[in-house]
Amino acid sequence: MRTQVGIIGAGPAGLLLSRLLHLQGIDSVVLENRSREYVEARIRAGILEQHTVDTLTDAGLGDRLHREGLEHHGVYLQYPGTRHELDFPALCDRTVWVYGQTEVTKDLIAAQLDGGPPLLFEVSDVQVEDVDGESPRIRFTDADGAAQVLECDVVAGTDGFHGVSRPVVQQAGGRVWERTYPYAWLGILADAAPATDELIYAWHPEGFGLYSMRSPTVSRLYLQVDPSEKIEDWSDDRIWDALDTRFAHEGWSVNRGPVTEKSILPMRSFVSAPMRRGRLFLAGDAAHIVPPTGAKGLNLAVADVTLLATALVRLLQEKETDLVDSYSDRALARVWRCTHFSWWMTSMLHTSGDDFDAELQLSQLRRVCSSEAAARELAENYTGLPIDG
Ligand code: FAS
Ligand code: PHB
Repeated sequence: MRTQVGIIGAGPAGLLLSRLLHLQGIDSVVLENRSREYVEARIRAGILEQHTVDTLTDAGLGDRLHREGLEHHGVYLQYPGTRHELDFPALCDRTVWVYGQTEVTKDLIAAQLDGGPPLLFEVSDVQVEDVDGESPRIRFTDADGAAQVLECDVVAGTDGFHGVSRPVVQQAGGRVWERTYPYAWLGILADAAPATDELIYAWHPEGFGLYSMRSPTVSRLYLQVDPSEKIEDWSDDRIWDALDTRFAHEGWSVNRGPVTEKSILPMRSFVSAPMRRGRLFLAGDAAHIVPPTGAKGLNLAVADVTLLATALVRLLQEKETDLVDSYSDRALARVWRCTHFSWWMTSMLHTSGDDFDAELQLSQLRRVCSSEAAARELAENYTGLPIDG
């Protein structure tokens, strides 16, 4: 097998990269080790920045997003006695969209399978070779158990945090930064109409709570819990009672309904540099992880791929290396901006049990809710800064 760009991983990063290259006449093959059903069912992000919506729309993938997605003009910040709305259009002339990552992935896969480049599910034993030359290759076993070799001009490692690509880059040198947070998120999906028109980020002495949604009839809610908590120790009633406590607000209540999914996810910040080794380029969670408090993960993956697609078109069609040579530095500049913002939101909203920390957090929250300058800084980062610089 031969292609111009071999792409490892069919998450949002890999699928969107293949789509953007295809639209520019560059051929690719996407290799995914899970099944289509598994990939489409993974419940993850919920918030799309404007540039993500624009990128998907320009790539011909915006129809269902604009039909079913919910455009939001702000979020609420809450702490005891206060629920304050940040008005994004007034602060930074941008909005965000609520459209689940599962739906983005389904739209990308449908487009790929409808006349797009090859997308191979359930591959295994993926190995990347000869990335330091101009003819890298990917060895793998296909879904039928046959050994395959994919000869490429370039390999894109979009295989997420547990993928095989980042280790290949790190073997040639580089470094990683990591911070594991002393809390996790217990997340639920519920067939319950959201009791709020926009997301609520709530600080409470008992812990952080996030009121999000997927549609007018499906709520997505999160609770800060200790990382050692086990989901089997959290009955639906215990979860709803904790949510009632954390979102408590005069004359208002959380809407309950059947819980259709619940899980506990750890929180970490992780950055690996560089995002390139020879003809192997990393994008998305393969290179970085942010805590979900800032709603950056998926949007950062899209930003990487927007830069990488442009760089690969220039390399493969114009034989110019300037953009691929600067890709890692340009991508990492935005990665660190989003890593800082995600850390800042996480540190401001998650309780540690320390009273001094609590006073600092409440002071920061009061500042953001009372100062237009402080609110604008949050709004600009949350809705997404310009892709390149
Ligand atoms: P992905 O991890 O999505 O995709 C990588 C793909 O590569 C996967 O399909 C994987 O199966 C495949 N793969 C791995 N190894 C392979 C191999 N050896 N060969 C072939 N394929 C391989 N972000 C938010 O903004 N908000 C959230 O609320 C949020 N919640 C999250 C919850 C969880 C549990 C997790 C894990 C992440 C969450 N994220 C959230 C972040 C998430 O949305 C990521 O940022 C996003 O999926 C990044 O997309 P990709 O880089 O494509 O990586
Ligand atoms: C979600 O809806 O899953 C979501 C929204 C905002 C976040 C994190 C997750 O910051």
